[in-house]
Amino acid sequence: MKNLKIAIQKSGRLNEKSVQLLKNCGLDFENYKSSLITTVNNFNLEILFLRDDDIPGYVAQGIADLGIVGENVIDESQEKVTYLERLGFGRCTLKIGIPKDSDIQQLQDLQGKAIATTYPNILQEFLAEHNLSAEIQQISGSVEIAPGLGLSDAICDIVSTGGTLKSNGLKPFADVRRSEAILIGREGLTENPILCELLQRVRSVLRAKE
Ligand code: PRT
Ligand code: ZN
Repeated sequence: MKNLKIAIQKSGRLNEKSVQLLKNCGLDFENYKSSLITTVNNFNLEILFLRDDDIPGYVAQGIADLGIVGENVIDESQEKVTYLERLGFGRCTLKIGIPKDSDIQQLQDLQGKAIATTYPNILQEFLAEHNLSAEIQQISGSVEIAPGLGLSDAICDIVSTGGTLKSNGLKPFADVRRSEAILIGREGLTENPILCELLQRVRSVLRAKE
């Protein structure tokens, strides 16, 4: 039977837990840091190591059959993929943050303000849901320094402990969406016997952790 391909993050916050989950499923593979693809020795699966941002697109296009990626990245990509299982790690919240001394007090105060983010699509959706329009400043990283530099009045970024907001003179203002790592699949894959076996193992690993 043809191997399935699963895409996981090459390095970063989800890499280690994604690798650990697959190992806990009894899969035997070398976690070579330098190679971008590895074959599982005892299961019909290949593992692709990618930037997390590329994972939803690879799965939507069927280049990978499965992927492990944050919900925030899936939503922002607007790619069409199937949610197979919520994995319970990589938990965080996409939040709007404002300067500690900001005069923004309620959501309506965001009207017409400049908000810096690497998540323009999710932010746009959130603003529309609240009938707000704001100027979305799309930047590619270090979002938390934008207000201090005078680039924006607020930010929209991932927060977990809140330490980064605080150390940049910001405070959390509103929750936009929660996120955790998700096992996704390409559409039309659900009847595949290799997937069924893998899903069964993933679920029993998750159950054992409860
Ligand atoms: O290189 P690649 O593109 O693959 O990785 P990346 O740098 O884009 O992502 P990475 O590894 O930082 O995060 C991968 C995923 O982990 C994210 O998409 C989220 O789903 C999840 N996650 C969980 C987080 C955090 N917690 C997190 N704290 N992603 C990012 N952060 C950053 C956040 O952007 C902010 O700068 O951490 C900072 C805030 O953390 P606190 O603890 O100070 O609040
Ligand atoms: Zn990324």
